[in-house]
Amino acid sequence: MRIATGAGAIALAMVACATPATAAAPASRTSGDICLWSGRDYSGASWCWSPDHGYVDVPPALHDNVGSFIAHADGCFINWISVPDRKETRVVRDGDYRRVYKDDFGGKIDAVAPNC
Ligand SMILES: [Ca+2]
Repeated sequence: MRIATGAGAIALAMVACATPATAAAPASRTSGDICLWSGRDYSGASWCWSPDHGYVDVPPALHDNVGSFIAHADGCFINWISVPDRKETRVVRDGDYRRVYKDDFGGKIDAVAPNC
């Protein structure tokens, strides 16, 4: 009985965590993409990247200007400090999301790539 109760609590906690991303992401088009928005809460200009695109510089509207994102694929956010050998990176995993990212690495992003 204690085990069953514990498992129920864990399942409820997982649903509670997952709900904001799925409920607030109508523009996330397909699984397998990482989608970026210029505004917080998945608003403003948007663009989606897929790992089979390889390395891609983000569009001008999102350059150093990512307000939120949802990842349905693994990838890497890149901020170039000095091309081609100095960069900052952030590993992104399938399932990651941030509703507010501009005051963090979102304010620096230059490109997305399959690997860091
Ligand atoms: Ca940058």
